[in-house]
Amino acid sequence: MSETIYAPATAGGRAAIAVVRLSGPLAGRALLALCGFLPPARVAKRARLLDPATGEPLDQGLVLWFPGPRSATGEDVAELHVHGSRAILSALLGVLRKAGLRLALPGEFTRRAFLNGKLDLLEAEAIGDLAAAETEAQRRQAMAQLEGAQGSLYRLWQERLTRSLAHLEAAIDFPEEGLPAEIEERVRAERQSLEREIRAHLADGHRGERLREGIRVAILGPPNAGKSTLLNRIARREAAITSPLPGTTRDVIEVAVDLCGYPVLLADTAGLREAKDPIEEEGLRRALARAEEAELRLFVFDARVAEEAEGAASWPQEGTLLLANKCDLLAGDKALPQGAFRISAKTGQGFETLLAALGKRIAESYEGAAPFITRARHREALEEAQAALERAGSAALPELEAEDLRLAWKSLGRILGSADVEDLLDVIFRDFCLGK
Ligand SMILES: Nc1nc2c(ncn2[C@@H]2O[C@H](COP(=O)(O)OP(=O)(O)OP(=O)(O)O)[C@@H](O)[C@H]2O)c(=O)[nH]1
Ligand SMILES: [Mg+2]
Repeated sequence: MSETIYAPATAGGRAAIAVVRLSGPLAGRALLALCGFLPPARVAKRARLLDPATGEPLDQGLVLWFPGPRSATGEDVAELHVHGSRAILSALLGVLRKAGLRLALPGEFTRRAFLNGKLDLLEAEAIGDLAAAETEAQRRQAMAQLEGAQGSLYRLWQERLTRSLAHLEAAIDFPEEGLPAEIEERVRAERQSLEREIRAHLADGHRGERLREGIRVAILGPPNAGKSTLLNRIARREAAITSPLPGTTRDVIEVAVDLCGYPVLLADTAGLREAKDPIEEEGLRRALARAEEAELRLFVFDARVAEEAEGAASWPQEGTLLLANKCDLLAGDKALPQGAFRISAKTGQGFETLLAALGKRIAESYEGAAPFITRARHREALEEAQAALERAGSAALPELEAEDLRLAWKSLGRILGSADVEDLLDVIFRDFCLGK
């Protein structure tokens, strides 16, 4: 047995190992009651877990003890690593309930860590995103946020505002001396450069939010071109009905797929033609709306009918890929519109090239060194900060200018969770999974 083996704690839907985390003032007492001893702080100990009421052994496992405040939540924390069966968990949870503990709400551990100053709000949200990440790009973005990519940027902006504020306050406190011209100039230059930087940060094309929620790619084109067949092949399942009858798809059908590590919401749409009835008309309206809002469009046409490709001209060339489908039916070397991908949704011909090109396109627009804005909440606060800086520029008095700079500072603070966010917490932690 020379190989070193591994397995995740949960495989194939069954948990081999389960970790039960306790946090709060009763954690130590519950741990002591379960294993008969309190392990040394931050050292894993093997333990037999007993039902304290009956003395019956429940399981053997590993236990860990993290007395507060040096713990993940800042409170007393205990961890029980046990076998992951339903019977063990239900017995264990029964004991904990009887000991006066209650089941955590979704996100409650992270919420406590935030309230105890272990994390800022951006880091807390990043943990939620990490736990929910389904693709490599989402994991990468959440990890960058957890490591402070956005946080350090916003904190730096706050520090610069604080410095400008200090200068302004001095002018307000000693009005007879007035603000020396060079300091006045410095405050003005700093405010303008901050405003510029925030504006540039806001102009990220919503890429961070798209990465969290899915990049929208729409399939469109004339009826019967093979759009639904294409969707099914990329999704690797029969998500949409296909048939030789033109006008099969009437509504928008959306599937979430992982494309080269990027989360993509791929939408199949009704074939573009003169509508024959009100239902088809509505389908067409939806198809066009979807294609309009998509970051990328795949315009599919029958390679045997090259004129069909002309419909693609009404969409911006940038961000629209031309797909000549049904190439398996092409006789000879038929000329196709320039740049069109030769594919067959039926046989899979040309798919490797197509998917690689698609992945490259997405990577080009989503790979960037600068951190993106990941949530609408952050965007709103940044817009507020920018508006306050703009107002400060036309303030009539230094007092008013200072007030606007303070408002900008506060808006940035709301993103980090350092300023009045009590009202936001329920919304933020609601989407977390249990146990995080
Ligand atoms: N030979 C061949 N047949 C294809 C190919 N792609 C699709 N088809 C066939 O073309 C017909 C239409 O395919 P669909 O995927 O339903 O076409 P659609 O564009 O979604 O059509 P609408 O929903 O009506 O707009 C079906 O009979 C498919 O099996 C292909 O690459 N080669
Ligand atoms: Mg269809």
